[in-house]
Amino acid sequence: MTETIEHTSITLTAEDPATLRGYFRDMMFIRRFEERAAQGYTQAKIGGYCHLNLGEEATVVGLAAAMRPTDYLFTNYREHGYALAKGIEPGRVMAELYGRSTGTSKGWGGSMHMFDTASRLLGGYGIVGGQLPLAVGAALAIDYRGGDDVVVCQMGDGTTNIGAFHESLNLAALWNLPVVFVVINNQLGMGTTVENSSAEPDLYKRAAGYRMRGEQVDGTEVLAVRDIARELVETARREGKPALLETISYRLKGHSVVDPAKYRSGEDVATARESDPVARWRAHLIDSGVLDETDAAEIERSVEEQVDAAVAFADASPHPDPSSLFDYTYATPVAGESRRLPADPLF
Ligand SMILES: Cc1ncc(C[n+]2csc(CCOP(=O)(O)OP(=O)(O)O)c2C)c(N)n1
Ligand SMILES: [Mg+2]
Repeated sequence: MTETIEHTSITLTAEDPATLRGYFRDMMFIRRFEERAAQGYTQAKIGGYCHLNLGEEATVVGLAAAMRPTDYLFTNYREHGYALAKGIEPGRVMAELYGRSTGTSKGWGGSMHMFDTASRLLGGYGIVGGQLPLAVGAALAIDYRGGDDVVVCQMGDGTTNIGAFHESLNLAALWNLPVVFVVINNQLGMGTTVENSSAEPDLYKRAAGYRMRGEQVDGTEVLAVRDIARELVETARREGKPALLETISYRLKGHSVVDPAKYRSGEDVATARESDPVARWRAHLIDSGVLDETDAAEIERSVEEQVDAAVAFADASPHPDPSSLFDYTYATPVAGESRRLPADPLF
């Protein structure tokens, strides 16, 4: 396990206090939303796979703050927080988890496959590394059309050992594409540590193999993430130069909601808890006088109310009609299509 990064002394004086409190609110929102997702799973309201951003809130909020709303985002399957940070209505995100037709993917995608063209979240991918070639394709399209949008492509530490990672970084560098690859190093790929899976565990150094800029940042510090990500995103926009950013944080719970994570030592769990980005940011703002206990409690109360509303919206929403089962699977009608009765013509 990577050693805990010391709490960097961040100067808040140059920052707008409302923005700093806004980051706290957004991080707390993801925390409470994910806790409710875990609860919904145990109540069998949510099925299938379900991976949470617990412990990665500062990274999610910092990255979103570094992007323009019109920049594109691709993620792995651990994407609920990103969907929220991209500005998607929380009720629609929870409804997708609940498999309801009001969800971001009309209830057919679920936890791992959120998609929203309006906010430019282009998925949500369950295949490890599947998002990388697609993100490079999107960056190629931007470049080809002479646009000034940037693609941010999130992935986990384990993903850096997938072939598509290397192919994607190579082409992005060779063709000078506006894409920032972000490796969320949460120390684990399911139950395997970075040291046990990566010959070079300093993952940002892999950028050197593609003559790309590689940076590493404390992923539990929202401002540190925002500032380096902004620099890389703006360089990609201005110069078409891709980059690789590694953020270091700690997965607070199991790989997915059904994983009790018994393979972790008590020491690892303690390190993860000490690095809790939401609790630390709250304490930091209070120590700096940006937030007082009354403000913090009011933010927490309002967040809980909004998360309650998202759950209520999801719960009250209809399930998709079974006749729409194949609507989003194939481009053309296929044999076995759910609405075809025996002896009906195929096409
Ligand atoms: C191609 C492929 N191989 C294996 C899996 C099974 N799998 C799902 S998540 C995962 C670990 C990925 O770890 P990491 O990239 O660190 O992401 P994290 O879950 O920590 O966010 C694996 C091996 C998969 N989904 N796709
Ligand atoms: Mg990981």
